[in-house]
Amino acid sequence: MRFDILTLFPELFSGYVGQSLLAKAIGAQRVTIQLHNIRDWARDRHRQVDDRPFGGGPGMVFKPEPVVECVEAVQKLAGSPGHLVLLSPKGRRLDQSKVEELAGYEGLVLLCGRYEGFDQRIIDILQPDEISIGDYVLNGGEVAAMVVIDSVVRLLPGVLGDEQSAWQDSFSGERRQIEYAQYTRPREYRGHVVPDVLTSGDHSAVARWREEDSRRRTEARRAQQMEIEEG
Ligand code: 6GU
Repeated sequence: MRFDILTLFPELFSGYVGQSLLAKAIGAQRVTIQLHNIRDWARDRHRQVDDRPFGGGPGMVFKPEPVVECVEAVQKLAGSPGHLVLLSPKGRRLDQSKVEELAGYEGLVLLCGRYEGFDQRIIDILQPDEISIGDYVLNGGEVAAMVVIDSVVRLLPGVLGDEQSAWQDSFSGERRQIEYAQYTRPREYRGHVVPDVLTSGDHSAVARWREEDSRRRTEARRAQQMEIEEG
């Protein structure tokens, strides 16, 4: 899968891209990541990519020309155009089913916002898939783009190693349940003991316990979320 990242801060990605799972996927040629600096498409000698909003108001807005032309150039570079994603707090909130959809594309072009946002004509002309990672505001789309890459890459066949592991995680598959609690050695730590059933060797009892633990955690989290939403 090919990722093209359009950003004013390509250097923000260098640590992330070197991280083990992703580096392995890149090494195995399952994933390619190309960084593009939007400023390289600025037209004037000041390399300006933003300007003050018409009508007044705080902050700066991405100018249409550099962004539209950068996207078009990148989509021409790649063999196939790639699915265009615009990272923005105004977008539709990312969830695991959206991640599964994104993992189905041959390429994603991830457009990272900064400032107060984009000139609306960028959105009208390019018609991107607008995605937010949650109801809070970041300084830019770069961290959100890493969230998209991280969640998508681990679904690609052959990337995770153990294919079942992605499937069993919280929110995967049909059930959209929170995963059961996991334990490893030692059996006792600071007086906290691993549930006996997990060390019993009774596989069907383990399966039942996990099912029940998962249901309990999902229910508790839902109740807590409802409380928050009701104030
Ligand atoms: Cl994708 N971008 C920004 N700037 N803020 C966000 C976001 C994205 N998702 C949630 N907040």
